[in-house]
Amino acid sequence: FVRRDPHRPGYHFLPPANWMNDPNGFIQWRGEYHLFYQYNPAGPWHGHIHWGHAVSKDLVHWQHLPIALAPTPGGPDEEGCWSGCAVDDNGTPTLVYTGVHTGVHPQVVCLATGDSDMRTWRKDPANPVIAEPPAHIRHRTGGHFRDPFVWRENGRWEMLIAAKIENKGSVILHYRSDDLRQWEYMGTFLEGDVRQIYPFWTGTMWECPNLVDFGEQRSLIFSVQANPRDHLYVVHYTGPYRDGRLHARQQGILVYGGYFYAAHVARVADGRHILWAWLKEGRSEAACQQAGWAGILSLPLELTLGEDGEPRLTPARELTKLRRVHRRFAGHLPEDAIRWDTAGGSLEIVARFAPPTGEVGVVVLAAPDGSEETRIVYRPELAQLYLETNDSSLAEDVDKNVQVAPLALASGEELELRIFVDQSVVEIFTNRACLMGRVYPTRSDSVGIRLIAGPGATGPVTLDVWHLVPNTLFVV
Ligand code: DQQ
Repeated sequence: FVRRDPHRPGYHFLPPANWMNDPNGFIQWRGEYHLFYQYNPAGPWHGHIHWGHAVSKDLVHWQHLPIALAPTPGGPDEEGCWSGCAVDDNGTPTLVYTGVHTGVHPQVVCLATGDSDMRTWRKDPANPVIAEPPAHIRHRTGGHFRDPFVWRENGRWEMLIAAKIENKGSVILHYRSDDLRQWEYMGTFLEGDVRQIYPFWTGTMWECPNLVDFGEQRSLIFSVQANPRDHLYVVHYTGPYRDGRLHARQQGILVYGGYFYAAHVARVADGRHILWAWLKEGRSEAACQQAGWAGILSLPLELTLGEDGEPRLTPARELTKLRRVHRRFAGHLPEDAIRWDTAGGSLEIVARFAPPTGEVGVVVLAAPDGSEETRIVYRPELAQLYLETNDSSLAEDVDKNVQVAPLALASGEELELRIFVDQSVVEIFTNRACLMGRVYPTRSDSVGIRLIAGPGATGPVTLDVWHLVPNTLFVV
């Protein structure tokens, strides 16, 4: 007898049970995609972290594989195998990760190499390959030195790694190597804090740096930990890259909403940059404990550089494979904004609005009497998109809030909202901005959708709704 878990996503990636956080080491290997992730097999909390592992032929259907990395008692990763990446070292799959232990410098860089089908992994005898932060900050990091990101450039290996500088903010450091084992410190890649963009951020620690190569331009993408409201952000610094330096001309938030974190980017054979992130829970530890799982991955997203120089995220095109029953509704606002219709909990919705002249939007996961509903609303006069979860659940111990993303439409520009709903997940992609959140409806009939039209909102609207199917296979 299996009790249906109403909040467990159907088509987002998550392990069969227990805790997951950051995606790690995403790599295409022998024609298949391998995904690793921060995983605690002991339960739904962040404990002794292992690397979970899954494989896919198409980015959307996943098969779970045995754990790839586990802490080695007495080793430099005895307390955890934290985030990192995967590279192809001349035919040898190699994981570069953060070892955590209880020494003076508790976070170090470690390697593990895999067999040719990536089913067994061996920790490198040279571990840790970087045993402490560089001399000038060695005693000022408070132990925070982690998340190596490695890439190949001009026949050598390059690494970015994040560190904290106590009382100052954070820093991303640059190393270089010929063999992944001996690393030379090259200097600071980016230093400072993010107060210069958003004054309310403390910028206490930057995590998970990635450098994305768009040709002339590159984007440095990293995650900013711990602002006062405990909301998490992934940011980008974008600009020309010359002689190992990024000359950032643009910077900003990649995804709004505060739940999307630890983004991890890797390039696949067809040239696309695929980005994943952890979507954290918005419910109590007790609720996670009861459910037996916590944390999921975002959908696989394609990262491109827009003509305006801003990085853009769109759902990977393979996701259309999950589409099943389709319904289309074409109507006119405001008169068609009143219908409530059952839809379901695992959906893709594409809503297209005539250039908005008043508030418009879509309500999802709605109960027939409106006692639970999640509103996605565009307010043209404010040039902002809202994800309002304050009425999303009758439960007490879940997050309910109003999240905002800036979205300025050009005059005469239609609004497109592409919305993925997956039981407790809402991911919204628009003409430009992305906004994501977590919601926990309690009623089994909170599966409705309807349109929103505020005063002054008129014009044609179309709504395409697909039911999406579950996509993870379990290997026992
Ligand atoms: N999660 C990992 C760290 C990383 C953080 C630990 C980001 O390596 O900095 O699970 O969520």
